[in-house]
Amino acid sequence: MAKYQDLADSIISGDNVKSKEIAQKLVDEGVEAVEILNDGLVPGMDVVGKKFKANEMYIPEVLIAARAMHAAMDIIKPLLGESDAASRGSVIIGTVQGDLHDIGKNLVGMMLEGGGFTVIDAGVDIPAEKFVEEVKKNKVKLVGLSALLTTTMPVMKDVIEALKADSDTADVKVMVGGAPLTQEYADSIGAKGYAPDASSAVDLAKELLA
Ligand code: B1M
Repeated sequence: MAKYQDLADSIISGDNVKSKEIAQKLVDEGVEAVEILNDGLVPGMDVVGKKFKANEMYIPEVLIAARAMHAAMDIIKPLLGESDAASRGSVIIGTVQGDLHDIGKNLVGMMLEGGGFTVIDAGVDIPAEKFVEEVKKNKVKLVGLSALLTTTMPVMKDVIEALKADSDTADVKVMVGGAPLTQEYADSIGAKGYAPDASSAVDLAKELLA
């Protein structure tokens, strides 16, 4: 429908004033928040993800698109309610202990939000015990770990083992990503999945929480 296409286009072009305006107009017209999310925002970010993957959009444009998405999300978020009913599920994301790189993690978080997930961002330099604590507190079924340094990659294994060692968190799935990682490395540390980029991370999260 044209009204959703306009919203998706405003995300793709990174127009945060327009995305906010259109979202507000749709809310005022009585359109359900979840419909605005699923039919306007998610398809818009979907295009952004695909273009980013195909090198047709670059990091600054993706961040600007994400800002436009956030502007519209701010309008509809209170209407989506506190529960996960309208969400695809909750994911805790964080950069592991010793690592301060967060640009990739933030992109992954924004794309996951655009993909309909509730994202709890634990931040950077997060020790294994903190991930366990966050999982227990938020009762999530999926954790996304990011690492950009070869020296911090092994911390991902510590997180996976700490989650497995606690009966309350043993069933939680872990997905990993970051420039130095490979599928082979992810398999070797017992991660349930590896995504090379933010848009693949959304597909992976959908698969892992299906
Ligand atoms: Co640092 N740094 N850095 N750095 N830095 C790298 C990573 C490095 C490759 C540069 C180099 O030497 N060529 C190198 C690592 C070498 C190695 O380990 N082999 C390096 C180093 C050495 C360091 C320091 C040690 C430097 C020093 O102090 N001597 C230091 C470490 C600090 C620390 O973390 N403890 C350091 C510091 C920094 C800055 C603070 C200056 C800054 C970070 C700012 C910030 O993040 N807020 C920084 C930056 C910017 C970089 C480079 C230039 C860019 C990283 C980036 O943001 N890329 C980087 C060189 C490079 O990669 N070209 C470098 C863009 C981002 C969108 O990509 O993070 O890969 P990326 O995320 C992608 C995917 O990997 C994936 O999706 C994202 C989007 O497609 N992805 C996931 C990421 N996480 C995912 C999680 C998932 C799924 C997918 O699931 C959960």
